[in-house]
Amino acid sequence: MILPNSLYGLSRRAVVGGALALAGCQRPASSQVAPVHVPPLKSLASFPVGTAVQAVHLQDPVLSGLIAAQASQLTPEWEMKMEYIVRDDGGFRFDAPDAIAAFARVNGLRLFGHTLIWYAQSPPAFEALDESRVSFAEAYRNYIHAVVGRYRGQAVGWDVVNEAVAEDGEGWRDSLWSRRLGPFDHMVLAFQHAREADPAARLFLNDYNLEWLPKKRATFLRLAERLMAAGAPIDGVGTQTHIAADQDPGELRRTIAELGQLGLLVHVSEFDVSLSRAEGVFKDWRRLAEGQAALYAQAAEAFMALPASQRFAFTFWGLRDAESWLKREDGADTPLPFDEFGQPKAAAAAWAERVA
Ligand code: 9MR
Repeated sequence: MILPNSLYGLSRRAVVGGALALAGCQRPASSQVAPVHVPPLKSLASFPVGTAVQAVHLQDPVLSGLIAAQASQLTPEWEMKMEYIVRDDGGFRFDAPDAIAAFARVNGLRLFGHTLIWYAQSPPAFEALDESRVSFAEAYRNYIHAVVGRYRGQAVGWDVVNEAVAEDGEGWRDSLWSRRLGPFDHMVLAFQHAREADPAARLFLNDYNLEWLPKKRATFLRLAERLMAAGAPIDGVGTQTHIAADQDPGELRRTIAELGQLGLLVHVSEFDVSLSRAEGVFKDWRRLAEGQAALYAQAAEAFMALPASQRFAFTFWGLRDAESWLKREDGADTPLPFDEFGQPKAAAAAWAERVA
C-alpha cells in the first residue's frame, strides 16, 4: 500500500526521504535498572503497562533500560502529533516516531499512537489550505491515512480525537477541524479514516479532568455514546488522569467505573499525580506524598474492578519524575512512580500492590 506523504497526497521526494529515514533507525543501547523494592510493574499487572516516551529518552541507556524493564506499551509523548509530523510545506516527517516504533519492536513492547486530531494543534500547512490543490477534507484524510497506515500492523491503538470536550464541560471545543468539517462530523470522519487505514487498531476518544469536573465527564460519556450511535468505529475511551494529590478519590473511582459502563475498552492513558497542583499555599509535602500514593492505589483498584476484557492499558505519563512534563510548571513536582534516579517510590509500591 502506498501512503500519502503530504497533505496533498504523494510526492516522490517525500517517498524517498521516508525510506531513508526508516533505514536510518537504530536500536538504542539499553541496560537494566533493577527496581529496589517493587518488581517490574509489567511483570505484576495482567494488563499492559504503558509509559509516555520521547525519542531522546531512548538514547539514554539508563532511562531506556528502565522503560524496557517496567513498561509493556509506549505512547509517544509528542512526536506522533501534528506539531512534529506536519512540516510547514505540508510534507510529513517520521524520523522520531519511527525511532520510538523501532525501539518498541526490538524490545517487544506495544506501540500506542497519540494523537491524530487535537483541537490544540492546527499546523500552518492545514491553516493555509486554499483548496486549489486538494480539499481540506482530502488533506485531513491523507494525514490520517499516512500516519495510521505507517504504523499499521504495529500500533495496537490510537487516540483518534483528543480533548474534544470544552474546558468547562459545556459542549465541545471549537477548533480548525470543527469549523472546517463540522463540530461532530470531523470526529466521525477521523474515526472512519483511522479504521480504513488500520482495521485492527483499537480507536479511542481521549480526554482529561473527567474526575475533576463531573459535568465534563457527563459530556464526554454522552459524546462517546453519540459517536457509537452514529456508527463511528470507536473501540475505547481514554481518561488521561492528570490529577493532583488532593483529588477526591471517590470521583476518580467513579470516573473509571462510569467509563467502563459504556462497554468499550478503557485506557487510563496519561496517569500522573501532581503534588504542586494540590490546593493550599503552605503545602505539607509529606502528607501530599501520602495522598499521592493513596491515589495511585485507588486508580489501580478502580482499574482492576473493570471486567478484564475492558482493561486496555494503564499508562503513566513518564516513569521518572525527572522527565515529567509537570517539571516545566514546577521543578519541585514529583508526580511519577519512579524518582529521578529510577528508584520506585511509595506510589509505585501502592499501585503494584493493587494490581498483583
Ligand atoms: O507531555 C507532553 C509535552 O511534552 C508536550 O510538549 C505537550 C504538547 O505536545 O503535550 C504533553 O502531553 C499532553 C498530551 O499529549 C495530551 N494531554 C495532556 C498532556 C500534558 O500536557
